[in-house]
Amino acid sequence: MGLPAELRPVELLPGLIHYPGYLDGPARCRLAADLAARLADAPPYRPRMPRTGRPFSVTMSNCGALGWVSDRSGYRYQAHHPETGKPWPAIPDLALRAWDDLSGYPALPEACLVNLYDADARMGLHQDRDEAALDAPVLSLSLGASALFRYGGPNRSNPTRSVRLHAGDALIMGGAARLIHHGIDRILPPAPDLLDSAEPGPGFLPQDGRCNLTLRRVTRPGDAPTA
Ligand code: MD6
Ligand code: FE
Repeated sequence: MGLPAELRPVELLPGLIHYPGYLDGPARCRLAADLAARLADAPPYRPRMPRTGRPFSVTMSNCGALGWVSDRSGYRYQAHHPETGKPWPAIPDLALRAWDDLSGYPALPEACLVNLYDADARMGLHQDRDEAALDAPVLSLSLGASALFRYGGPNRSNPTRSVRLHAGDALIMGGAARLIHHGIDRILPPAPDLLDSAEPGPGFLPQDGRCNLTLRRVTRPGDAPTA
């Protein structure tokens, strides 16, 4: 896919790299079409918080050999959709190419978590630490509405900053930033000057909704598969 010269990565923190506009319009459309087909097979469902059973405000699905799930018994990776029992569909090609381009990791991702936000959804500050391969970065790709992404440090009490993530942006969280706390404060309404020209949102998204993919290596390359 190669990086067009005008794409400048922004190092938000050591190891936290933002690539604004990484996917151009046609790539976003292709990824959205790919995702729509996969989500028809692996429908988004509403996960619940461990212990309390409180529902998430986002809905989720996964692609890849392993999917991240959350329910009353905890967080984990598993090879099957929790409601249909079917294996997760394959990771979209464009997402694999982005991993190849940006991760610097010598093995393929195993999981691609799909987070779907309606205009009121959010995601609390969390760490991504359910993976054995903590040497691999997590790569995020965004589609649809923009969002305010908050990021801090390895301790929940560390100071935080925020950055806007727009459709087509990529974000790498690796190295010294692999275990920072981060979350989505809110989904941003469409910019008034873009209302007329806004590209039609991906068909699987609610009006003014957002989709985020996070690609992860779960098992350490060379370890026996867990699934
Ligand atoms: C989101 N992203 O953008 C939520 N995790 O909807 C994440 O939780 C995330 O963007 C790990 C690495 C990058 C991310
Ligand atoms: Fe995360």
